Amino acid sequence: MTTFTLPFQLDFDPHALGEFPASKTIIRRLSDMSAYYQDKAKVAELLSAEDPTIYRFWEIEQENAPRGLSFGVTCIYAGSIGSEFHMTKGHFHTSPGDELYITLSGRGKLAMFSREGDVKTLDMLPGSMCYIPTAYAHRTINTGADEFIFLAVWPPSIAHDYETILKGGFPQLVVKGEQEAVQIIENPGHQRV
Ligand code: M6P
Ligand code: ZN
Repeated sequence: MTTFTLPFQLDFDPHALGEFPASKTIIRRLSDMSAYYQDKAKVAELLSAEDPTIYRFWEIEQENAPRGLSFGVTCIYAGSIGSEFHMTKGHFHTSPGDELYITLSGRGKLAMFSREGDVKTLDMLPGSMCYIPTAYAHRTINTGADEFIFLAVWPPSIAHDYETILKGGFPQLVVKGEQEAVQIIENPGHQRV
């Protein structure tokens, strides 16, 4: 477990995240995410040959919960599964707690939706910061040709709900269109859960 004495400064290279002093490192491969992609034939084809890493994240959980802030860095590797770009699973927070994303490198999108039916898709580019209110499910998508890397900050009290997304998906899909254009389309399989 990484411990920090407060206050502290942390300098890190987003392109050398193996050295990031995380207390937890999580790798999500295609086999962990087969239910999340639309093109099941493509998933099966890819998995018969290899099990590509889609993304990885390094977390530092605040040990004095509910006080303080937890944070982490996520790297989504470039690529797509069929027409869908590499993306995170996405989740809701089950207890009050907003989240902040700050892009460090690459380019991507932040897909969000609320149970009340509000749907938002924001751009994430180096220098942009996105604020995610508690009520919005959130997923990040790498729409570029390079690694997409961002910093996330959240209160340590939150719990994650992955089930809702696993069952009903997001209302929007971020896909590769003609001539590599990034398109946001409606997800025909989305269900309100
Ligand atoms: C960011 C934060 C984390 C999250 C991670 C991966 O780093 O939001 O809390 O866990 O992205 O996203 P997911 O949990 O949806 O796989
Ligand atoms: Zn979150």
